[in-house]
Amino acid sequence: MKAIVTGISGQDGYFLSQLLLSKGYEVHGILRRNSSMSQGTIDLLPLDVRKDIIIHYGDITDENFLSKILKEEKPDELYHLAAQSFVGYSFENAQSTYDVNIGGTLNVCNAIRSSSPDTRMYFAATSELFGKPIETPQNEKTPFLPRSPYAISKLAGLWTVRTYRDAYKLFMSNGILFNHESEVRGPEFVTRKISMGVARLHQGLTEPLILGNLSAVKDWGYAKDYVEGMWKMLQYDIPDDFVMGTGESHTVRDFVDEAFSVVGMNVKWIGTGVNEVGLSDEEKVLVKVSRDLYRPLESDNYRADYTKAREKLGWEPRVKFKELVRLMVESDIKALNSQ
Ligand code: NAP
Ligand code: F7E
Repeated sequence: MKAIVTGISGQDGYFLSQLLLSKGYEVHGILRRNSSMSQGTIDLLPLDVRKDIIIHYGDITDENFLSKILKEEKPDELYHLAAQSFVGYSFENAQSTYDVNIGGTLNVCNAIRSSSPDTRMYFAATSELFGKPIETPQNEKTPFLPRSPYAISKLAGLWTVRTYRDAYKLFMSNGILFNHESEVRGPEFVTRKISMGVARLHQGLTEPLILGNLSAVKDWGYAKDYVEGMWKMLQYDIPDDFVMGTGESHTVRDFVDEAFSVVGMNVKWIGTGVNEVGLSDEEKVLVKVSRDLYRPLESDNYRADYTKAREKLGWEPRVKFKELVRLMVESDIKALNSQ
């Protein structure tokens, strides 16, 4: 079996490429060239794994490049993960978010349609489509009410996939995945920002952690479990859309509390909103809030109902909240200790 992964240098690409290689796939990755020639999370893979990934340099906004690759490789599966994935940034740069996430997805769909129609495609949609959801928990029937340029771009991607699937009888599936995190999560996402900050404070550094909306409620799982779900979607008899999450809700504040508890520290919260601070037992400021880190619109109150994925795909998240926080904090402490 042969698979192409766009966005292979991101968090999910790291876990998906290892999963596919372990199943005996020939794995091809699409990577944007940059002047430092760094390869994102690919650089973090063990050498014996990295050497088996075939890299094609290119950009998903380039349809000719994608058509050429699809024509030459004719993969059995394509996992379309590449995106401008940071919601906060999408408010500042909606145009480039749309160019990559809408234009890029359209290019992938067109390349499959014209050059390799037997390829099965996974599209990385998102729980952000639900905006401020009108029901809890959320499943495949919950209305989409996007509240950020990122979410709007992913809604366009999801509907492009649905339309191509129906109009041209292509095998294209949407994964409506809730937040999934890991030890290789980008450092600007809140979970990794917290795990790295707690590791630094544990090492004796004194800078407090500065965060935005502590009350945002998300459903956080472990990325390694979710890439298994992506693969299962493409092994299923028919193309379809699936919600995947843990079914648990937590606030950003809960994540902070849990992260500090991993290193045996307690956080006492005082104040509200932008005046809230988190103090240690010795009254040292561990956490502060900055208005600048709030988003113009928040999307939260998330909790996944993943019944369909469980019943039809046999998918189940293995790692839940506490274990996720622990593994991230411990990994960042280990990384600091080895510096
Ligand atoms: P990520 O770490 O931000 O990775 C995104 C990848 O896309 C990076 O490898 C990036 O390459 C690449 N990329 C961006 N623009 C590109 C372009 N124009 N051409 C080629 N490659 C480009 O994201 P992730 O967490 O792995 O998520 C994977 C996908 O799932 C994304 O589409 C994301 O929107 C979606 N998603 C994520 C979550 C989550 O919680 N992680 C939940 C739901 C959906 P560079 O390194 O060059 O920037
Ligand atoms: O924010 C709040 C922030 O940036 C989580 C992407 O993978 O998951 C991710 O999007 C929450 C938000 O992820 C800070 O307001 C507070 O409510 O880690 P995040 P996200 O926006 O949920 C979805 C499912 C995707 O599809 C996306 O691609 O945390 N928050 N303080 C903060 N967020 C950040 N980044 N930094 C803070 O200091």
